[in-house]
Amino acid sequence: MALCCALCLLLLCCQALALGRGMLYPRESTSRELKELNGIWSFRADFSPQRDKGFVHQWYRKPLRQSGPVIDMPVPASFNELTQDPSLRRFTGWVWYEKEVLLPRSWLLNALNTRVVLRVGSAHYYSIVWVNGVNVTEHEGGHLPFEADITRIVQGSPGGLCRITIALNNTLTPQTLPPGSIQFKRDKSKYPSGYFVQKTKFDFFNYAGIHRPVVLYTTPSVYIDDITVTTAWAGNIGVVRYEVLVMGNTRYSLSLNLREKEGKVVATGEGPIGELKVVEPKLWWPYLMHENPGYLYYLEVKLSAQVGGELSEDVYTLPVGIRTVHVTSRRFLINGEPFYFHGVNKHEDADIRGKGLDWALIVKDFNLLQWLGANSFRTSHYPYAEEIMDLCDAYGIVVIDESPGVGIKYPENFGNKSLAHHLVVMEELIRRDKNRPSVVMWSVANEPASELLPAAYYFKTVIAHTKAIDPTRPVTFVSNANYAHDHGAPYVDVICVNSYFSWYFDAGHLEVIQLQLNTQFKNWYKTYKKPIIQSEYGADAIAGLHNDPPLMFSEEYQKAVLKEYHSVFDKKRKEYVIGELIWNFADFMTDQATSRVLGNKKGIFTRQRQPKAAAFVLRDRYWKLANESSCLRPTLTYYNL
Ligand code: GCB
Repeated sequence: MALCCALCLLLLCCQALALGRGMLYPRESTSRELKELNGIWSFRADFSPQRDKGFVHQWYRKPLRQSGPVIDMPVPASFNELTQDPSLRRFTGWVWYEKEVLLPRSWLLNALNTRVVLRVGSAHYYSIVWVNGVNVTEHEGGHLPFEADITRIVQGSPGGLCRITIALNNTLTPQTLPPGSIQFKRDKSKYPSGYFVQKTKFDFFNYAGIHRPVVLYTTPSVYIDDITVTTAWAGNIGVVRYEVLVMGNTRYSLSLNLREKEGKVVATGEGPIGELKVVEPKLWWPYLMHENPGYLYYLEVKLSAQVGGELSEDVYTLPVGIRTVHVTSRRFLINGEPFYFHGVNKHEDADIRGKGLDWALIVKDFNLLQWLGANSFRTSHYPYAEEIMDLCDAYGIVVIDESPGVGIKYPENFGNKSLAHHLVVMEELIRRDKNRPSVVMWSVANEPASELLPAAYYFKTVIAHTKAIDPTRPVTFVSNANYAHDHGAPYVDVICVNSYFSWYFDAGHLEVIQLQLNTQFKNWYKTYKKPIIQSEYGADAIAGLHNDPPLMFSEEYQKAVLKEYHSVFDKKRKEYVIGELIWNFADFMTDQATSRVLGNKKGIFTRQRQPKAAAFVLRDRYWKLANESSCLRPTLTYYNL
């Protein structure tokens, strides 16, 4: 009884602000079919001076090739580095994508009971979508999915033809996320007429295009629109609390089966809200913290309804991990055990494809993370693909899930319009990732100008909203402000701080790192009494460049910086430092600048994923840390990886 009450209390605290609609990852089932639209699309960039020719001439009304010259463009991929045209690499404005597909007859015949949905995994940044010339949706912001019900349009079209046109604008303004600005260069003696450049305050190349898969999928007309799960456990009982949102009819019945990996049903439920109890649950554990990390159950939700006098069923299966997350003044607890983040910051970045999803790269990166002994990463500086997040859930890689709030540096980025958009982006991110056991904390921004006064109201509001939608996870943002003037830090649960001692400050002076890092930690802790993650540290190293004694940009210098930082981490992790995330996992492309050599070289792997000397330093360290802190026995060894 006491146990039951404790669990009820736990779960009651988790009442979240409802989001009203879902964004379930499209999965096939006995009631749902899926058609991937990846591959070659037609593409045209609008180079007209106002970038408005496509709208004036209504390029969406006819096949794009009839509007003028089109080129082949792969989806998913960034468009920037696929041609030899430098003006396309740096293009800012509207580009047009188009794909023609024929739909199977089965999707069109049963018009009463088949819903056809078009879903875009992500497109940078503002998208307008037409199907057969009819506007079906618009979406602001990259990195997150959006979809449109296109049933009526395709079911009325002759022969099941479905012509999808997507106009994309990659312009960043003070009110977008990330923010940016367009600078018009009006000095005729220096620039041609109409010359402008896109300015941003973030350190990665502003790749654009359709970056993630585009799919068409079907559901019955009465369908499962969303599922929310929260989990808890006490003693030998695990609890999965669920809420299912059904659309299309108010009269339906729902039955649920929670299955183990091998398919055995371990709990059943009925109705849209409820709790499933699992005896002797297999908890979801992080990689290297347990011999069976990333354990997932499968929640099979079955909906039945009457449609046109006939029984209609919809089935959706959601992976579920049972785990808890708590933060104390000195610790981060997963399933009640102290968790120390030893991981990386990444980017979605590769040559040729830019930010386009690439399965080979994803698998290589996860193999490298495991080789390294990394148990976590931060999705710096935007939400990563759902396909990547799926593997984090399955492998037990712990994620700090960051919004695209990067480069919020000017007072005009803190206005009401920016704030309202930031709230919507947090809603979209949580709607997408709320059920993921790997996601243990939300990060609402990276290195904003949190020393500015408007940052106080801004971050108070964004963080409160994030917590209202998801009361189960801690919230942070990543700061590089002075601890004494940071107006956002009072609202976070965990302090995340970036510093580049002996790099951007006291360049070349390795000898000051320990003192400065100690001071940094002491100041933050004494002010906030909250646990601290070193969310970035590192140094550029050009692979193959050597100098001993270490000099900047050599592999030796990168190694030396890491070792200086590590010696302080080793003292402070006994107190309140709860993690260290290297900047960066791999070299990545940036804008051109005098301080960047074909991009940022702070990777411990090159852009082609070859290790620099620093990777071996981290590998030794991470496996040692794993051995010390895990509840795993016998001793972990990395030699078999
Ligand atoms: C930072 C930023 C990151 C940069 C990094 C650097 O503080 O958060 O986006 O790439 O420093 O290398 O300058």
